[in-house]
Order: sequence, then C-alpha cells, then structure tokens
Amino acid sequence: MGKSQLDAFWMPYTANRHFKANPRMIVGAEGAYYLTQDGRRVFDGLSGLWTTGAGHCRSEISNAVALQLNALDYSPAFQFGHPLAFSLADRLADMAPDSLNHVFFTNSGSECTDTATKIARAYWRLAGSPSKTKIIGRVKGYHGASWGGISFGGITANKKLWGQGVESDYLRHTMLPGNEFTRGLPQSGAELANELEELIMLHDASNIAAVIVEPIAGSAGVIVPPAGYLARLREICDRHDVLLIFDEVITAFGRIGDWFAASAFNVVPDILNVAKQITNGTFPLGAVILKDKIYTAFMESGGDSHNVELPHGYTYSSHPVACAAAMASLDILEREGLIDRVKQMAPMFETKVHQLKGTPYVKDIRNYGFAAGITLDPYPGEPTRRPMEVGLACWEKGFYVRFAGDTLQLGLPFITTEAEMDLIVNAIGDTLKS
Ligand code: PXG
Repeated sequence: MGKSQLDAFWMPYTANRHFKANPRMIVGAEGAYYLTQDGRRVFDGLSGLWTTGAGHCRSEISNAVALQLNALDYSPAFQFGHPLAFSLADRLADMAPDSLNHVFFTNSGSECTDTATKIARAYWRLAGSPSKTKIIGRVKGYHGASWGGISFGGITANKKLWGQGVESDYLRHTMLPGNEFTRGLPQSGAELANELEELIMLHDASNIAAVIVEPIAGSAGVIVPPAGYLARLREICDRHDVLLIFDEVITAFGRIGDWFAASAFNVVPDILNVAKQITNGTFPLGAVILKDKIYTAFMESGGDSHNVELPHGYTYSSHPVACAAAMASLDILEREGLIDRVKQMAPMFETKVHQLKGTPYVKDIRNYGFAAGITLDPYPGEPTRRPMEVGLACWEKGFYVRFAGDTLQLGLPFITTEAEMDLIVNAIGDTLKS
C-alpha cells in the first residue's frame, strides 16, 4: 500500500504521522490473537479496546448477525419496534441489579454519557427542580469524546483543545500516594468520596443533577476505587437528592469477574451505562439502564399518551443487527461461564502482573479482574513517550499492550490461558529491562 493511500484516513486518537510512517495493519483475528499484514500472530492483550473478551471471530455471533441481516436488516428506530429490541432490554433489565429495569439503546459509550446526563437533567426538571443541571465528574475519568464525554471526563489531553463544554465540576481521582502497588482494592482512601459533600456545599444540591463515575477508571490506567468509596458516594447522593451514574462501559459483562461493577461492589447507581463487551465488540451498541423511578417519572408526566415522553434517540438506537450480536454475545458469556472464569483466574493474573514490581521504570501497578494498569516513570517532560516505546516494542514481539498517557494497560481476553499470561507479562518485563 503506497504512502499516499494512507493519507485519506484521519485515524482517531492516533499519532497519525507516526503510524503512517510505519503502519501496524491488522488483517484478521481468531480467538485471543490478531493476524498482521506482515503475517504475524499477535496476542490481543486489551481484548480489542476492552471489547472482545470472548475472543475474536466467534461463529455464534457472526451466524446470528448474518441471519439477522437476511431477516430484518434495519427497522425504523422511532415510532416502530422490532421484537428483539424488547427481548434484549428485558434480558439486560433482568441481569442488572435492583430496580434498574428500563433500557435506552445507543451506539456507543459516548452516546450513553450524553443520554444518561440528558435524562438526569430532564428528570429533575420534571420533578420541579429545573435548576439541578450541573454534572459532577471525576479527574482522570473517561466518558467518551462527545461534548458530554469531554465535559464530564477528567483527562487533560481530551479537554484542553475545545473550550467551554457543558457545566460540570470534578471529584479528585482516587490514586492516593502510599497506595502504589496495591493488589485489588486499596484499603485506604474511602474518605475521598467526602469531597462530594464539599462540592455540594460549594454549588448547592439545588444546582446538581448527577454524579458520573467509572466504578473502576479504565482509560486513565485501571484506577481501582478504595474499599467503601463507591458506597459512600451512593450515601451522599441519596442524602442530597443527586443521581448517581455508573459508567460501566469497560467494567460490565465480565471484565472484573462479575456482570457489573454494581453487583461486584454491591452499590447500585440510578443509571448504569454499558457498551463495548455487550456485542463482544462486533457491532456498535450501547445501553443506558435506568431505575424504575426515572422511567416512571417520564411516563407519568408525559401528558396525553400521543406525546413523545423523551425527545431523544439515534437513527441506529436498538439496531436489529446490534441486538442480534448482543444476544449471541451474552449467550456465549453465559454458556461458557467466562465471567466465572475471569473471577477464578483473577488472583493468578494479579500475582503475575505484580511480579513486574521492581522492574526498571515501573512506578505503580493496579489490577482488578482481568484488567491491569502499569504506570511508568516518564522521560523528563514527556510522560507519554515511554509507554509508547514499550507498547510498540511489545507489538514487535507479538503482544498488543495498550499505551495511553503515562501507563500501559492490560485487558486480557476472558479466554486467556495461564501460559499466555506469563508470556505477556514477561514480554513487558523484558522490554522494560532492555
Ligand atoms: N465510557 C468509558 C468508561 C469508556 O471506557 C467510553 C465511555 C466511550 O465509549 P465510545 O464507544 O464512545 O468510544 C469509553 C471508551 C483505552 C480506551 O485504551 C478506552 C475507551 C476507548 C478507547 C480506548 O482505555 N473507552
């Protein structure tokens, strides 16, 4: 492929000039491996982009997608329905904890962020509190690239170019000095949640609609919440009539050895966002799962039944092919017990990844389930360079290790074997030593 042919595609979140000078082309995939254009097999250490835990090119999903494309390839998302959308919504409502019983479909995590926060603001307006509009995010949070995503997210690089976003404020992140190299949940730091009280004192609850957090922050490098932190956020939200939104775009459907972080940590939000793993990455689909009280508020204040209760949605909301892909993907997770497998093997992964402690440049290691973040000592003034160098060297050795900001990230496929864990951890260790 000539260089000029690479110029047309402006690649997302990619160093385009660097990539195009030395492209890393992926042309196939099977199980936990990619096939590259130069004929190599590369272990998929991030399950795509946290999407493909059940492994690549699962025939159960491609068959379901092909059948659906031949039976009903598209149906209008507004004013008409197709049965599979209702079945999938039912299934998600059954899986989700507590009274999270209603599902609004989107196509991505970013659209979930916009949808959840728009609904939160409208909910308070319906409840007679129209001034409750501010959304509280968290430093180092990632909620997508939409205006909502960059407004409520807390990663500097994603915010600095765009100017004024949607009104918001931020909790501090939960990486406490002294908690480096904690295995699983840090035991100290739950009091960081009290900062929400301070933000509420500052802005007043009458101006705050919702708090949005990732239960475990993914993109910023697998930041695991201190034990008790999420429960305390829940308590404070309850006390002040603020909705709690969990962004489970990475944590839902197995990544942390449970269906949801909400169930793993026994803290139930008012709104729970999912995407990515819901279709095993095969087809864009997101879902916003909401408590009864929210759905009911819209139905009850909708006026005459011919009125649209929520003027919001996307052309591809509840796309029939996406729904078919999701059904087949959830079937695989259930039938093969993959979520239990992650739970059973997580302690082994923890032990292996923490063996990198003491390796040159390793400043911190965090982990939960089949996710781990490794913070590296930066070159002076160039925090992102070393992770990129290590990630690219691992790619050459046959391992996809995600690099972003000052960290390396692992999000192993749920089907990873013990031997593969050893190989990828050793590849990182050897690269750092050399
Ligand atoms: N919320 C969370 C928690 C996410 O992780 C989004 C929202 C946005 O989803 P969409 O589908 O609009 O991209 C995400 C996306 C990484 C990485 O390397 C993470 C994401 C995307 C790309 C890379 O950690 N998360």
